[in-house]
Order: sequence, then C-alpha cells, then structure tokens
Amino acid sequence: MFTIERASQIFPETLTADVVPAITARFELLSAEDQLALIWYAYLEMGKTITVAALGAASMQFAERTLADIKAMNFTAQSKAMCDLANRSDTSINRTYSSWSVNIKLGFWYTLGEWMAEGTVAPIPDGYQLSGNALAVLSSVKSVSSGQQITLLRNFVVDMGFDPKKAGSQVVSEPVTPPTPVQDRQKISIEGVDNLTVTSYMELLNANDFDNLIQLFLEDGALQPPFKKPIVGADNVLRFFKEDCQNLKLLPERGLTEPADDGFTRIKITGTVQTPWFGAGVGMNVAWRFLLNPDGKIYFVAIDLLASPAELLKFAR
Ligand code: 45D
Repeated sequence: MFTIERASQIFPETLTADVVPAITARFELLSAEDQLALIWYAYLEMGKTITVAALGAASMQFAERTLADIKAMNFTAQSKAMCDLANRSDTSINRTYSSWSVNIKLGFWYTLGEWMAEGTVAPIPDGYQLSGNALAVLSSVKSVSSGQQITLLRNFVVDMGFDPKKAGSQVVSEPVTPPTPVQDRQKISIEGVDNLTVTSYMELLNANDFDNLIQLFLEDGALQPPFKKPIVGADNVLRFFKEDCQNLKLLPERGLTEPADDGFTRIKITGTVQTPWFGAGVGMNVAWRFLLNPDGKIYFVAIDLLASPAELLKFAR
C-alpha cells in the first residue's frame, strides 16, 4: 500500500532548487532593517529585467484599511511598522497581515513599494549600508534564475507578520474568480504522456475550475507545493487551490508514465509555470510528480521547483 510518505518519494532523481530554502534560511537571520533594505535592493534590481503586475482592485480591498493607516503615519512610524512586520512582533498590523492570503500580502507590499518609490511612504534611508551578511545574501539572490528569485521574494514576504495561532486557521483571501468559459479553455498536450487525468488537471487549473479539478483527487489524496509539506485531504487541497492558485498558467511540456506498485501509475511531467504577478516575463521550471490509483484518481502530486533548466529534460529510467 502507498502512504503519502512513500508516494512523495517517487522519481527521486528529480533535482529541486535547494538554493531557495538555503538562501531563505540565511535571510531570516538578518536584522529587520537589513531584511527590508535587502528586499528593496533585490526588487529594484529585478525591476530592470522583469515587471511586477498589480493584482486587480478586488483582491486589494482587504489590505486597503491597513495601507491607509500606514500612509497616514509619519515616516518614523512607517519605518517602524515595516520593521515590525519583518521582526514578527505582536502588533495589530502584524496580526492583520498574518490573516491574509499570499496574494493579499504581496499586493500590500507591492503598494508600499510603489509609495516608497514615489516618496509617500518612508524609503530605505539614502546610503543605507547593508551588513556583510546581508550583502552576501543579496549577491546569492542575484545569482539565481528569475524563477528562483521570485520564489525567494515570495518566501521573504509570506513569513512576515505575527500569527498568534502559528497556523493561519482563518485566511482572508480574494474572492474566487469564475472559471474560464469552457469554449475559451486551452487544450493541453504533453509530449510522451497521454493521460486524461493529467491533461484535465492542467486544463482545469488553468481555467480556475477548482470544483471540477478537485474531483480528480481521491478523498485522502494530497498535493505537495514546492518546498512544503503535503496538503492532505481533498477539502484542504480545494481550499489551497481557491486561496493560492488563481490565474496560474501551467505550461507542461513533456513527461513519462510508468507502472507503480498495486496497479498505481506514476507520471512525471516537466514544463514551466507562470504566475499572474509576472506573467510571461518569468517562467518557473517545474516538475509535477503524479501518483494515480488504478481508477486514474490522484493519490498524490508534488510540484517541484527545478534546480536548473537541464532538469526539464531529465527522465532517468
Ligand atoms: O520588505 O500544479 C519592498 C501550485 C521593500 C498548485 C517589498 C503550483 C521592503 C498546483 C520592495 C517594498 C500553486 C503548487 C518588501 C502548480 C519589503 C500546481 C516588496 C505552482 C517586502 C503548478 C516586495 C505554482 C514585493 C507556482 C512587492 C510555482 C515582492 C507559483 C513581490 C509561484 C514578490 C509563484 C512577488 C510565485 C512574488 C510568485 C509578487 C513564486 C511572486 C511570486
């Protein structure tokens, strides 16, 4: 019998971008001031090559109050509020921040970044000197691929704030957009893989059709996002889809199907994924590792951020 633990070990030759958790861990050791300045410099640097898109107004309404409160403060208080976020101290702004979904957090910082650039919110002090450690982390951030850089920025932001329960039980997230009308959906084809469950997974996720997507999973099935523990159980996976997976663009390219124990099937696909934040500007190289039961239902799928483009073509037999 497969367990989630065993399932997560299919296709062990897949090399993931270990630099991401490694750089994140070094970042978290820096002072709050260094963290904010480092993100600012990294963000400016990236802005030269890729552009961030603001999310729709609908998704920003949840952060509006907090943003207005911060805008009304003087520079000293604004800097303190931002440092508090990085310090994860117990403040009311931090508690509110922690209750937001990833996209609302990113939208909040996106807005603050705009305001810092135009001078309505306290900028990073002119001539701020990063510590030696912070400079080393910044140069590591600059050295990785753009898909890995945006994953780092996302990590840095997600863990700020203060969550009294340590496990954001009630997340405030954007309303779920209606699924793309059936006639406007794009058909997916994957070189080397002809599997209805897998192609439906890609097509339904691209269409934001989460209620049908979840039907592909077993009730006790699991999904493992990059660098995370598996999310177990169809209800939890559905919540994750609705909170964190809107408007993604999955572009699977090729793959391999193999029989596994007990009549199960394992399928590895590689390709790229685009986030609504950066659109076609950044393609993240990923692998999907599926384990399907004998009825073709998803027992397990892991999404890995790949170490390098060479991994896109690696299918060890
Ligand atoms: O502190 O099949 C300032 C799943 C300075 C689902 C700033 C998936 C101060 C299943 C600049 C103001 C989701 C797993 C801060 C597939 C300061 C599935 C601002 C994968 C913070 C394929 C910083 C999807 C800002 C994937 C504004 C892999 C930073 C999705 C903004 C990955 C950073 C999406 C942004 C990623 C980062 C998105 C917008 C990595 C966005 C990253």
